[in-house]
Amino acid sequence: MANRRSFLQSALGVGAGLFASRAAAEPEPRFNRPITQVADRGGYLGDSSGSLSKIDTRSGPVRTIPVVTTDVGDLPYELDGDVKVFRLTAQVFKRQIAPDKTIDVWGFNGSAPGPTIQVTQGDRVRVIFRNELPEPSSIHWHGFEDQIGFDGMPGISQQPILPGQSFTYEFTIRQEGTFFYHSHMAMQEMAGMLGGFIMHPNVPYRPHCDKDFLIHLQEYAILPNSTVPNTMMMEFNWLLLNGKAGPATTPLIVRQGDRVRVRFVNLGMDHHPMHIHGHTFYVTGTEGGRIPETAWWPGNTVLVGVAQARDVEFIADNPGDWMLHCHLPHHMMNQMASQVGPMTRMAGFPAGVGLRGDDSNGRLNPPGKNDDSMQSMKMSDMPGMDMNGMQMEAPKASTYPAIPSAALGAGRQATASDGPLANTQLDAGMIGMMRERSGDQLRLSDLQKRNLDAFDMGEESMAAQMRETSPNANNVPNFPQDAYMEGPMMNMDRLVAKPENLGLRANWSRFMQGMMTFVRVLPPEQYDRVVTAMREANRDGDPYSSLYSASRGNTRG
Ligand SMILES: [Cu+2]
Repeated sequence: MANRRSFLQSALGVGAGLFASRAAAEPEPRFNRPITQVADRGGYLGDSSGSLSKIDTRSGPVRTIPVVTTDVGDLPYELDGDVKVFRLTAQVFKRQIAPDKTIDVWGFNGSAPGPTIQVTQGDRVRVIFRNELPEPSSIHWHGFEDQIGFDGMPGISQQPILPGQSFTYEFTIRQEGTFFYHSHMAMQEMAGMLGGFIMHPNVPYRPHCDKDFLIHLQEYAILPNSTVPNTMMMEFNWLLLNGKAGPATTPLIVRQGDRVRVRFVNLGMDHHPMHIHGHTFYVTGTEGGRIPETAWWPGNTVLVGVAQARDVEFIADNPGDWMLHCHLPHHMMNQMASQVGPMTRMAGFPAGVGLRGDDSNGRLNPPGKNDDSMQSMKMSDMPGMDMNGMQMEAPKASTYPAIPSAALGAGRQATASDGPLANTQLDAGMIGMMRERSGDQLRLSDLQKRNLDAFDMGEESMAAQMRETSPNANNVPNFPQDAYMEGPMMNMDRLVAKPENLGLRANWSRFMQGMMTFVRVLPPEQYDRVVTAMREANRDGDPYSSLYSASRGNTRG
């Protein structure tokens, strides 16, 4: 009869067998790699698959490399004795977050998010903060184990800093990791007043990273026809990485084989599951600093909650232009707003009513009970559709009663001065098509000419884009779901052209929106070509500038 003892004995016997077979397998490692720090201490000694690796590939001393904050850059400092002195000024200004989408933000030194401050453990730091906002402010240093007088809580730990006033914060940096600063006035934070504060470790981290990036996750609610983020609203329609929405986000450029660290910082209202393609990472740090190596956890998606930082590391051994993005569907879209999609197709109609058989409550009207039967109508008969006096027949819909509005594209009506997309000026699709039909008779504004030139609106491109929307698209519930996602989407390759985008597949920009960017894992030759172009562009305040000196072997110790 099986009793507890015999059960334990057999269990041990099975266990011993397992260990025996594992021991037999272990002496033959697949790769001759240096052992990990964990293995040094008796931890897991197996091979990790692909990019999932704790392997330390450097046997000698390693150096700390600067963090690159794409599209944002760093805050410079001066030395006063051994004190690093930073000057941070809160300001109101405009920032372009996507092609033809410029909004009013509150930020620091002309940047929202504010420029990244980078210091090293042990540093003495002074930040001279000046308030050029129209209201009181102060800066909170998130996660700092600082003195209460420098915690930056207005009315609690210090007097609110009034417009035109300055305040000096002093720290001795004891911690290491990914920290941040932000206004402690909640609505100021939502208008863009946040920035990164990197505390490099006194003793460099191991394994050594070849690239180190910081990405702020941000969101704005901007109503159609407005340029001012509604800081009270929960319906965010612009989702940003480092203050840019795809395709305006600047890719992370890495050389194949690099060990890469990405530090995500979230100072918004939503939590963001950040996902990488083609690689597996370890989560190696939080807003509290470095995680002990034994507690790192693997993944390809990391949830970055509000007020949190998450550092991830991976070996970029898989060449390609890999997506790095928030995986919330709404956070992979631009310019979302109720009924904006339909409005781009029919001007002059109140949103929803009579449109494509939709009674504005989402119910489909039976054919004939709405304004769908327009095959014989001319555009000029419709309010708001004058098109500079041109007449244009609606394309024939034959068996489909709905307006075949795919042919209209994201039209002028939506981007007219009083249209729902007024401040986007994305009317190239319509004017391009109109010009083709009118034989160049259109009077175009400078902006329209520029748009027409910037977008790829050749006949071939237009035809290809129109084929992507089915003839009955307007009878399909939920179509179009937002103004940018409806076909044809705009090819903005040329509007967002920059060295970091060299060699991307043509038309890539049509498929990248919101919190999306690339990790471009480039084979050495292509890497050198792209980085050379970046360096030769010689851009003012280029966030990548530390990369160029690093490639000449001048990384700081
Ligand atoms: Cu998100």
